[in-house]
Amino acid sequence: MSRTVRLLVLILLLCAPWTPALAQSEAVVEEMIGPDAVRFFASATAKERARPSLCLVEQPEALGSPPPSWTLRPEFARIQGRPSVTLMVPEGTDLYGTGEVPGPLRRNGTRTVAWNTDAYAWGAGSLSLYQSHPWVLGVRPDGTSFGVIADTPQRCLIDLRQGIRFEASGPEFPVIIMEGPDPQSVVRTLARLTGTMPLPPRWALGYHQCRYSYTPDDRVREIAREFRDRDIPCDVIWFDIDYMDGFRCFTVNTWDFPDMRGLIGELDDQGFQTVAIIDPGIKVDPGYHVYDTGQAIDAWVRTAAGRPYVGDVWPGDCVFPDFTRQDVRAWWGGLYAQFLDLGFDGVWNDMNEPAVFNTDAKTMPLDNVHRADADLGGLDTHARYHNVYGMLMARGTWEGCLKARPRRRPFVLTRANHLGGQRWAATWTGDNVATWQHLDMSISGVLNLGLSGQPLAGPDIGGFAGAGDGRMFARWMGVGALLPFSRGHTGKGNVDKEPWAFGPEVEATCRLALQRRYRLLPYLYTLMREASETGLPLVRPLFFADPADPRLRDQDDAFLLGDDLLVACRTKPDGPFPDVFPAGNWVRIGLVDGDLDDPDLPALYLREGAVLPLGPVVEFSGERDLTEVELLVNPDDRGTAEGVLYLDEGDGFGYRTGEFGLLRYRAVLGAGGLEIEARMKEGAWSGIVPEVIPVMAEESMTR
Ligand code: NBV
Repeated sequence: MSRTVRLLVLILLLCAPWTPALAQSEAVVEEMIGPDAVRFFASATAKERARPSLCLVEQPEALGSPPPSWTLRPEFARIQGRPSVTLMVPEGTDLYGTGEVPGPLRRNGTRTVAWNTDAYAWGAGSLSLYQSHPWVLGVRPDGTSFGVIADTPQRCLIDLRQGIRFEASGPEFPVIIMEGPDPQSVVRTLARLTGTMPLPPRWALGYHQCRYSYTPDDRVREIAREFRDRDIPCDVIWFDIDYMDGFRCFTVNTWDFPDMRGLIGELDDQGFQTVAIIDPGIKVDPGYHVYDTGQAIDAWVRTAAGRPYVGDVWPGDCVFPDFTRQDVRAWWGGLYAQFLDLGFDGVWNDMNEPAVFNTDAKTMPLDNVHRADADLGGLDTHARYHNVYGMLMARGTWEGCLKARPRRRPFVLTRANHLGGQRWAATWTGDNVATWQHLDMSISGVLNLGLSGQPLAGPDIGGFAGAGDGRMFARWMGVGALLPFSRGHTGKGNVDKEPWAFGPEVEATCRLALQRRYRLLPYLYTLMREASETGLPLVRPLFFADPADPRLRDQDDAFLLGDDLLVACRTKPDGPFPDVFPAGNWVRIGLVDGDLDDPDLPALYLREGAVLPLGPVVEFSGERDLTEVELLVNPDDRGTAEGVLYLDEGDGFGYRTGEFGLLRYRAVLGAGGLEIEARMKEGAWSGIVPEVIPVMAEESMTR
C-alpha cells in the first residue's frame, strides 16, 4: 500500500461511524428507579456485570427512561485503570453530605476517601474516618437540589474540588442521581432508597454517661448516685471494654463485677439504662464459648490461603466473624440472648472498621476472603466488603437484640458504618480530641451525617483524647445536649469528664444544658419519629429554613433542631454568638431558670409560627408520664402558630399497630389571649393525652 493509500484508509477509519454493536455497548445506560431518581451504568456491559448494591434497601427495578426534562448526567471514565464518574454542577452550587467527615459543613473544595478507618485523635485534615458514605447532596443557587450516590462499597475518593468526582477501586459502579425542589426532598428520596432508622426506645434520647472504663462496680454506683444527688438528668450508664473478662466479648470480669446482674438491677431501680460494648475481634481461645461456637460453624473471615485470619486486637490473637454471611449474623445475634439477660438495655459495637493493631493499614489484609451470601454479591475479598463490615456487624447485633427481646426496640451504637447503615444503628463521631476546633466540628459532623441518612449521631462530649478545660467542657455540654445522640465520654487515663468534674460553675452550666434537653424531650422524640418515617434528620442545617438564601449555606455554628428551633453556638472561647438568621421573627427563648443568663450555653430561638412542646425537667426520661405539656408559642403576623407532638409507649412495637398519637396543635392569638386547638392527626393512641399549658414566647426575649 502506498503512503497515500494508507493515509486515506486511516482517515476513512477515523471518520467511520462506530459500529452499532460498539456504540450500543459503550452507551451509558440510564434507568429511572423511582419518581425522582435515575441510575446510570457506564455501559450495558457494566450493568450486566454490576454487583448487588450494598447500600440500598432493595435492588431497584428499572422503571423506564428518564423524562426528556432530566438534565443531570454523569460522565464515566477510567483513571489509571480505576473507574471514575464525574458530574459537573452549575456555578454557585453548594455541596454537602459525604457522611462522617471532619471540617466544614459545606464540602466544596474538599476530598474525602470513603474508607472505614480507626482514626484515633482524628483531625480537620483526616481524609477518612470510621464510616463511608459515598454520597453528595447539592444545593443550587435557587435552592433546588440534587443528590448523587456512588453505588460501590469499595474504597472511593470523593473529590469536590471541581464539580463532583468519584473514583473507586474495584469494578465499574453505577451512580444514582436524584432531583428535588429543595434539599429536604432529596434527603427524603435518599431515605426511600437507603432506609430510615427504626424508632429507638425513648430513653436513647436522654443523656448518656460513659468513660473508658468505669470499673469496678462501686465506681459505677458512685457515678449513678452523683447524677441523682446532684439533680443532673441522665438516662444511661455505659460499660466500656474493661467490664469483660480478658476482653472476651460476651463475658464479664467477675473480679470487678462480681454481680453484674445485681448491679444492673440497682441501676434500673434508679432509672438508669445500661449499654455494654462488644467488639468484633474474638479471642482465639479454645474453651471460650464464643470462639468454640464460632469455630463450629467456621464463622471466621479467611486469609487468601483459606485459613481463619488472625489479627491482634485487645485480647491478643483474634478471629473475626464474617458478617457477610446470614448464618454468621444469626449465630452472632444469638449470643445476645444470654448476654442481654444480664439486664443490659443496649449494645455498643466498637472497633468494627475492623481495627487491627498489627498491620500497617490498621485493618485486615485486602485479599482476605469473605464467603458472602449471594444476595450481597457472593464470595469476594475484603476490598469489597471492608466498608460494610461494621454495618453488617451492627445488623447482626440489631437483629439479635430484637430476637432476644422481641417486645423491646433495639438500641445499637456503632463506630463503623456505611451509607444505609442507619437501619441498624446510631453513631458517634469516634475518638475526637478536647480542643475548640473539635467542639466546632461536632456540629458540622453531625449535620453532614444527618444529610447522609444518619439521624441519631453525636460527638464524645468533652473530647475523648486530651483533657481540655472547664470552659470548653461547659460549652461542649451546652452544644452536645442539643445534638441527637448526647453522650459524655473520655479515654483511659484521661481526666474525669462527668458534668461535675470541672467544679461547681461548670457543673451548673452542665445541669442547665441537660435540663434543657429534658425539657425538649417531647420535641426530640417527635423529631425522631419524623426521622424514622421520612429520613429527615433531627439536626438540620440553617439553609433548610430557606434553601435559596445564600447567607445560610455555610453556617456551621448554628443549626436547626427540627424546623422550629434555631440553636446558635459559641464554639470559640471568646467568639460571639453567630448572628445569621433565616428570614422571619425568630424569638430568643429560655427553657429553664437561668439558661438565658449563661453565656456558655447556646442561644435558642423559636421560629415564627411555631408551637414548641416542652416536658418537665426530670431525672430520667421514664420518670413519669407526660400528663402536661407546655406549649411555647411564637405566633406569626396573623397571630397563628402550629406544632406537632408524637406520643407512644416509649418502647415496644405497639406504635406499628396504631398505638401512637400524632397531635397537631393550632394556636391562635386573639382578643381573649392565646387559644389552642389540639387535634389527633394520626394514630389510635389510648394512653394519656397531656393537658396543654400555652405560654407565649416572651416578647422580652426577642433579639
Ligand atoms: O473501648 C475502648 C475505646 C472506646 O472507649 C472508644 O470510644 C472507641 O472509639 N475504643 C475506641 C478502643 C480504644 C481506643 C484508644
